[in-house]
Amino acid sequence: MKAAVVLMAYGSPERLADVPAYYADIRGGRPIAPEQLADLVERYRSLGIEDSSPLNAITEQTRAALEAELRLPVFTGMKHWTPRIADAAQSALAAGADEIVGLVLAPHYSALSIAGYREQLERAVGGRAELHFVESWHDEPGFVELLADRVRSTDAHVVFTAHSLPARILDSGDPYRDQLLETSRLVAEAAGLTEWSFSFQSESPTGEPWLGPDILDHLESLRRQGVERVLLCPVGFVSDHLEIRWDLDVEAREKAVELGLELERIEMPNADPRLVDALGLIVRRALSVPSPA
Ligand code: FEC
Repeated sequence: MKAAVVLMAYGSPERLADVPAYYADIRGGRPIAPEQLADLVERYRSLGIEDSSPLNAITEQTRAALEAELRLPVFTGMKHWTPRIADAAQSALAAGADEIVGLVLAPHYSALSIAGYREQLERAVGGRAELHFVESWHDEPGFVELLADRVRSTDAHVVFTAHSLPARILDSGDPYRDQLLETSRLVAEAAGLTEWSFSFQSESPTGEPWLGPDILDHLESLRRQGVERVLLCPVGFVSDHLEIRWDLDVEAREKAVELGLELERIEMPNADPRLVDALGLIVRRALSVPSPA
């Protein structure tokens, strides 16, 4: 059989002019208040995305490194921007693949996140190849070890973070929060941490309750408990992008200054060769191909 990988990520606009269409895609046709769009354009402007769009560039580096590692064709598919997941599937089929591994650059499963990637990929493949979709890889040892190395020597209180989702996911037994807490626990154990906690970030103003605590409230409560130094360790994302560079590096940092807290964050895994090795193992396992000794 001939295998290929469709490597998926959230996607990011390349230019400010793309932001309205990108936001509309995220909202899936639901209305967007003009002030929310203006606020999002401003966040992208202050990140300088017209000079470099970190998420798209890092995803391409990861794709190229994974292709070299696996010696299999790897195609990028973005959930909310181009190249679309359907384009990536089409390219894999055009390259003759009859077996496709679908792997998302987000380690934790939720019906409100990973299931959407899966639906897009399944629809595009349309039964023309055997599909092996990786639902989650939150406890992958190489990923856990990489993060553990980033926090091991700190004497700060480590706060693991991930994107929040509407709290209603818990009513249907969604594993998202449990998987995030499991990654955090595994990393903390591997690094021998005693002072750590978990909080959500990047809640959207959709008018319904989201999972908490939110990072800004959490920093306040840590300060009240006497914590003086915090190291942020995002576990629900692997790359630098808006949610890291704005929500943590700007908003959380401003809050820390206001509270008199020292705040640092780990360097994101991005296209670190150790992350690429871990992704390679996941793909080989999905294809039932033994890993090289
Ligand atoms: O750098 C970039 O340009 C893109 C950064 C980015 C990543 C990301 C990851 C996740 N999201 C998840 C859930 C939601 C839900 C909504 C939502 C809304 C936005 C908006 C922007 C955005 N997200 Fe995102 N997300 C990124 C960017 N996200 C921009 C719209 C403006 C705003 O709310 O700030 C709410 C949708 C709605 O309004 O109905 C829900 C989850 C992840 C992590 C998993 C993944 O990467 O797929 C979950 C990166």
